[in-house]
Amino acid sequence: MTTTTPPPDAPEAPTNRPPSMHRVRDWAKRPYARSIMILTVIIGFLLLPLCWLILAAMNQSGAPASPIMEDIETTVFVFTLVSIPITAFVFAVLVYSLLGWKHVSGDEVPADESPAIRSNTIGVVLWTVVSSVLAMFLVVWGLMELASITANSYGTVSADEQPGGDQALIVNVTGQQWVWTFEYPQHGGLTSDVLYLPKDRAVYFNVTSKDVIHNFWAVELGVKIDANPGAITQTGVTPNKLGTFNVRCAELCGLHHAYMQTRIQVLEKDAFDSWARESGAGRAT
Ligand SMILES: [Cu+2]
Repeated sequence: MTTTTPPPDAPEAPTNRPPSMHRVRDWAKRPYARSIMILTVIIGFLLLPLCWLILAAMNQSGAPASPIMEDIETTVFVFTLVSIPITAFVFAVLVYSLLGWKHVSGDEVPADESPAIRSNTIGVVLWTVVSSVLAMFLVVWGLMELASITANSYGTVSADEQPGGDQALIVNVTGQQWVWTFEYPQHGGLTSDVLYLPKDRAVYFNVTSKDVIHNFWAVELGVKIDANPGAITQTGVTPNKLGTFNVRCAELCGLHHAYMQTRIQVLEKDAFDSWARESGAGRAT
């Protein structure tokens, strides 16, 4: 076996390159890399209040008023939080690219500060693992919250097997251009254009439409389901907060779609019962 000595001006053989960790360290010492890292931290901290601002915007009209809406808000909060480091890094690169580079004229050669880390094993493994872990966390979190929301909306449980001490309240919801009507079959078919609900009792909605496709959206309760003509869609919720909330249509359904809205009134159980009794009596006379 013969060995040949490379000529002195030959390119460096791969085995003679400095170890990966050294090159990552060299790269991290470059002025631009350091500036981008500092900018990432600063922008990350500036973005942090976004998590609370989004919740404040969602809570303007009194949300969360049900366990479903609590799940939705937690998910929005966690997703915003987890995406902040990556958003901050992208903005840091953008800001540095726009403002950080010194002008280099055509015949000047930019300074070569240290070897490129494009093919650096540690660098590649690090960013692949970190971004995969973040993405996997969001997938797992999303699936767990989805399961919790499904359970809390009783989507797979029939009306007579609803959880809770009381039997579930059934409300038949009908959308038509451009009003909502709520019928209470357990209270003699009483109807109302305001959605009255008792607090802390499971409510089961049978949703349909008389004309085009609408979408029944009980905003602060986190309920949103299509209202289809000729079919019944079912969902449920347990309101856990007293107050006045909003029903809107969430499917473009014609000229006055934007005005297809009404109120939800969540009452104490006794107040709900007397409303149902009085309204039912009034209707009968
Ligand atoms: Cu609509």
